[in-house]
Amino acid sequence: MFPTSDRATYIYKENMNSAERLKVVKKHVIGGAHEPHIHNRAIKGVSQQEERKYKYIHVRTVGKGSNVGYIELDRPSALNALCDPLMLEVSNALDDFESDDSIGCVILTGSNKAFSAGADIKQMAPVAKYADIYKAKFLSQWDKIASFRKPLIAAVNGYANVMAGGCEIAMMCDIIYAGDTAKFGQPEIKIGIIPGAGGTQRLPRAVGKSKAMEMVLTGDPITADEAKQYGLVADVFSAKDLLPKVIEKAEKIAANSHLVTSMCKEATNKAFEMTLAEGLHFEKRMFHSTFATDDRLEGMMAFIEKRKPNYSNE
Ligand code: CO8
Repeated sequence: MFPTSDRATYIYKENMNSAERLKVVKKHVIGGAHEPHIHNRAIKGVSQQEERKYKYIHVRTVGKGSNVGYIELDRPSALNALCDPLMLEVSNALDDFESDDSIGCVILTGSNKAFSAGADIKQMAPVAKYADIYKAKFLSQWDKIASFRKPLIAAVNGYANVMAGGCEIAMMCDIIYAGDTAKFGQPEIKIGIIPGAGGTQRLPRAVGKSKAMEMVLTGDPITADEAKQYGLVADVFSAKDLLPKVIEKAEKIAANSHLVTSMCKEATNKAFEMTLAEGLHFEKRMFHSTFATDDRLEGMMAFIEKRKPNYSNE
């Protein structure tokens, strides 16, 4: 694990060069950054003994049937910068929701000010050499978001943004809904790095090459409306309505067979990884395999009998 920081005040001597100033930052980062208070949230389906204690996120279930998981990033002093402990907590919460059969969809959100300002620059700055970052598999726990098997919705708000790694984890989700004040950007170039969690790969697939190039090469953000126009977000709601609207959408998704929903997500994601012929073949095989599920028969019988389906997720 690399060190983590919260709110910082650095006192530099005059004429210090970057390396000397880094020593001051390091001293603060390693010694005594303040710890936010602990949020203890029960997760449905997780026993009292297994309940996790979270510092940087709120976790609960939402929706009328409590069948939607909810993860809120809460590191306000750093605009939800994605330090290692925060991402580990997100990964643990996702694991819990993945193994909870009652959960049919999960929402990942931030605050009204920021979804996330990206990876923690104060955590990254002191990394000394390539070998350290390579051997530590730096930020590899982020992959959990992309490999989560249930539908995952990013609900992003905040004039202070969906930036860099924040934009990248939003793009790892299946659907992005935005508040009308949100801004999306990949500003890594401004701090001497390039995107490392999908900004150069998922962004061009979402918005096209020209706009993606403009964003990653200038670091300039786009507005929520532009993000919708380019296909990066599914819809834009007024900032105050965002969460209720997203919970409604998530409930709609969670009302379907959880099993078949995961199959549908898997097939749709293949569109980004396979040729059309391979993807169509995969889709056909997955479609055939829905006939091996109880829920396929239940869904069709409910239609014929003019009633709501009662899925067993089997
Ligand atoms: N890391 C650490 N701290 C941050 C970060 C960050 N990314 N962003 C903001 N903060 C801190 C600030 O330092 C400040 O703390 P303090 O009060 O202690 O000085 C506090 O949050 C508030 O920030 P600002 O005062 O800057 O707030 P503003 O509203 O003025 O500006 C911005 C908001 C525009 C979002 C601005 O904070 C900003 O530009 N942040 C940096 C954004 C950025 O460049 N992110 C790039 C991170 S690199 C990355 O994400 C690469 C991911 C690679 C993943 C690889 C996986 C393998």
